[in-house]
Amino acid sequence: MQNALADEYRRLSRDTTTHQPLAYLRLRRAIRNVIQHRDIEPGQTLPSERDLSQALGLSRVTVRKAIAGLVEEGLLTQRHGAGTFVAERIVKPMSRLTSFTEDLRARGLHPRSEFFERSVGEVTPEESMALNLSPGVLVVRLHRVRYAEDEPLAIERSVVPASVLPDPHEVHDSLYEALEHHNCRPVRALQRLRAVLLGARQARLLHVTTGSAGLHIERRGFLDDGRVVEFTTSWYRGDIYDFVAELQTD
Ligand code: 16G
Repeated sequence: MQNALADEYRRLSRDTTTHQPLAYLRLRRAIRNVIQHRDIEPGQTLPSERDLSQALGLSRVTVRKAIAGLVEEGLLTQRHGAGTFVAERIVKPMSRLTSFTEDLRARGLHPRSEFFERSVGEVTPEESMALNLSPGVLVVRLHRVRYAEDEPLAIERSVVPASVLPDPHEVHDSLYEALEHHNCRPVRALQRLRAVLLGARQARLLHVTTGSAGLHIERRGFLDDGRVVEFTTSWYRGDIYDFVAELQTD
């Protein structure tokens, strides 16, 4: 693994198209790439700070700074006295507005969706409250199971104004990619999360036993001008996901 990382770091140092002058950012990119390419698997240990600094000719401060950023992003975890590992559980920082697809790709996993529903219809009273829409307006509804390879990780039901995304079949795997095509990817979101016990149908779809722990999350995503662009209700598997928030005093 150390060789793969050293090769990737050197490749990035030579690459003039993506040249990143700051060594710690270059190393961070190299670590991210080897995780994405699966040269290092979840649960495996990263070479020690000292080994990395020697192999790459970098100071330990630089190596530490590169690693700290990836720990914050949730790609790496640190255990006191045991070293730094590629995170096994999916750690999602609550402060970053990312999509399911991006979260999984960052870990070298292949995300995909299986749809139960992709339809257009008149907004319901609940949806109109959540999306700030007037009665009678059309919305697109997506209901799907989200997978990493063949492993189901979440169930999601998204509602999007049809004025933003007229055709639900534009969404293949990623809703945010489709919204991006219309220049309507949310830039801010409000999210509410609570613990739930998964019911029989949800548990069956997620390949866990009925009554397993799940996370019920509602997200309202906003455009720059304040319009609500998505209202998504998700049920994430509690045995795989960690949601992490950074807190600061005022
Ligand atoms: C995440 C979001 C969900 C969003 C989806 C878009 C959480 C809890 N939920 O699952 O609100 O609609 O990503 O992902 O993070 P996509 O672009 O891969 O469809």
